[in-house]
Amino acid sequence: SRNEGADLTLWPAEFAERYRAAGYWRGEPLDKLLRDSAQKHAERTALVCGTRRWTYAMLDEEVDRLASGLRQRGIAAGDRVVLQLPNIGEYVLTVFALFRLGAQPVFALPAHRRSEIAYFCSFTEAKAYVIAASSGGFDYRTLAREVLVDEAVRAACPAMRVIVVGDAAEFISFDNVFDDTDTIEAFPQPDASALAFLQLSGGSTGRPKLIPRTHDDYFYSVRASADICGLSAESVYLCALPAAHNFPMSSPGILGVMYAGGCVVLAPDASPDTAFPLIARERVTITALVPPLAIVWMEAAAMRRHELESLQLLQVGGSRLSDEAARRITPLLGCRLQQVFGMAEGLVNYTRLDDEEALVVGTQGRAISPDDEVRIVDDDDRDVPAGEAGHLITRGPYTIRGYFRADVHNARAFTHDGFYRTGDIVRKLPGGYLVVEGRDKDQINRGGDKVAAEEVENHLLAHPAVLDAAVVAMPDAYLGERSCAFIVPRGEAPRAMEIARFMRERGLAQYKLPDRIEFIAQFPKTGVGKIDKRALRERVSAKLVAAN
Ligand code: J2J
Repeated sequence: SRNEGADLTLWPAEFAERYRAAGYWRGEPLDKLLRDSAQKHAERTALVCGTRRWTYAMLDEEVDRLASGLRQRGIAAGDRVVLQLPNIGEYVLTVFALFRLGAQPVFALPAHRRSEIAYFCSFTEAKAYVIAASSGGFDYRTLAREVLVDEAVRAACPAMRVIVVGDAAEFISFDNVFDDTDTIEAFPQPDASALAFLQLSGGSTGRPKLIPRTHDDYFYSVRASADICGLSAESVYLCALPAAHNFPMSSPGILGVMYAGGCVVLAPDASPDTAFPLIARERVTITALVPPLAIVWMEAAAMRRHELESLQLLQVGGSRLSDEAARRITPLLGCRLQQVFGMAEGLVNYTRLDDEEALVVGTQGRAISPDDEVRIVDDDDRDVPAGEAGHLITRGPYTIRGYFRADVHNARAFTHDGFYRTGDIVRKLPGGYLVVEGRDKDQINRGGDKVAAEEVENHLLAHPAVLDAAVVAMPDAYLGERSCAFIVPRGEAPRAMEIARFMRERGLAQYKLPDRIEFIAQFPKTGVGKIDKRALRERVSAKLVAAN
C-alpha cells in the first residue's frame, strides 16, 4: 500500500479548544476570504496578470463558474488535484475554485519534473493535474504524458484528468471547464478543520514530505500576517516568487493581500527587467524576494531607482540574508526591509514594521502568534541557556503536528509532545527575536530552493558506476550555498559529465542537480561510522578557496 500512515495528525482536543477560544480558528474555509472581499471591495482590482485585470466581483464569479465546471468534471470535496502553474491568473482562479469545492490542491512548483510530479500524483491519489501548455520554454504537456504512463500513477490515479491552460492538445482545455449556465448550484461549505491543501516540505528525506494544512490554521496565519505587514485595500503586492511557494502564498502573500482587499500583480519572473516596469506601472507597494534576488535588485536599482518609487516594503526570506546586504536594502531600494523566517510546516517570524534598525538588519524576526511556542534546545531536547544557539523546535496554532501519510518519519520529525523539529539552529534574543545560525538537517538551501541530500543521493545511487554518494552544501557568493555530490565509484570512476547527463535524465527539478561532482576513494567516517558530511563540506570548501 502507498499509505504510510494517517493522512492527518491533528492537534489534541485541548489545543484545538484553546486556539478556537482565542479566536485563531474561526471555522471559516479559505475561499471565504475571497467571498468577503467580493462583498466589501466588489469593484476594486483584485488581480493583474499581464494586460488582464479582475475586480473582486469578477474574480469571485469566475471562481464559482470554475468550481462548478470542475464539479461537473467529477472533482469533488476531498479529491486532490496536483497544481503546477506559473504565475498566471488561472493559478489564483484554480486555487480558490478548489478551496470552494473542498477539493485539495497539491502545490507543485513549475521547476518540478517527472520524478517529483509522478510521486505527488501517485502518493496523493490525485484526480487531476493542472498545467500550462508551456512556460519558461518548457512544454508541460510532454511532462503530463510521461507522468500518465508512470506505473505508480497508473495504479493510484486511474483516469487522472489533465487540465491545460493554453493549447490543450489531447487534454482538457482549462477555458472549457468554466460552467457558463445562469444557475450555478451552491457549494456545501467545506469543513474548516479539515485538510485544505498539501504544501511541499523542503525536506531532508528520500521523497519530499507533504504538509497538510487546514483551513482554520492557515486562515489564521494569513490574517495575522496581513495585520503584521500593515496590509489594507490600498496595498499592491507584486508576486515575483513562484506563487505556489508558502512565502508568496501566505506571508502575507496572495492570500493575505486578497483578505485585505488589496491588489495582487503577478510577475512571470523576478528579474529586474520584468519586475521593475510592473512595479512602476501598477504602483506596487510591497513584494517578497529570496536573498539572491534582493541582491540582484540592489545592483539593478543603481540606474533605475525611479521605477521603485511606490515600493514601501521589501520582504526577504527563504534563506539567510547577510547583515551587510540587509543594511544596504533601504539606502539602495528606497523602501523598508522586513526579514521573514518561515516554513511551509507552519511557524513564520517577521521583523515588525516599527522595529529599530538593529533588529530589522540583524535578526530574522519573531513569531506571528503569542501562542507560538518557540523553544531552543540541545541534543537532548533540554532548553539551552537564554541567548545560546540550539535546535529550534516549535508548536502552535498554525504549525502542523505531522506530515501527510508519514507516521514513521513523524516519530522523528516531531517530539512526543508535538513540537516540530525545524532542523534550524537558532539563537533567541530578548523579545523573542530569532537569529538563524545554521542548520542540522541534511539539506542544501540553494538561495531559498531547498534540496534534500538523500533525495539526490538516491538518484545518484541508481547509476551503475556509483557505489556510494553523499551530497553536501558548498559556499556560494550568489546563492549562499550550492550542492556538491561526492561519489565513491564502483571500479573505475565514470566521467563527471556522464553522471551529470544521467541525472538530467532522471526527471528531477533542475535546482536539485548537483552543481559540482567530486570523486573520492572512500568517505571520511564519524566516530559512530556514519559518513562525515562536515569533513566533506570542509574538503570542498578548501578546494574552492584554493581555486580562487
Ligand atoms: C534563514 N533561513 C530561512 C530566513 C526560511 C516565509 C518565508 C520563508 C519560507 C520558507 C516560508 C529563512 N533565514 N529568513 O514558508 O512562509 C529556511 C529555514 C526553514 C526553511 C523553510 C514562509 N527563511 N529559511 O523558506 O518551507 O531552514 O519556507 O526551516 O521553503 O527555510 O523552507 P520553506
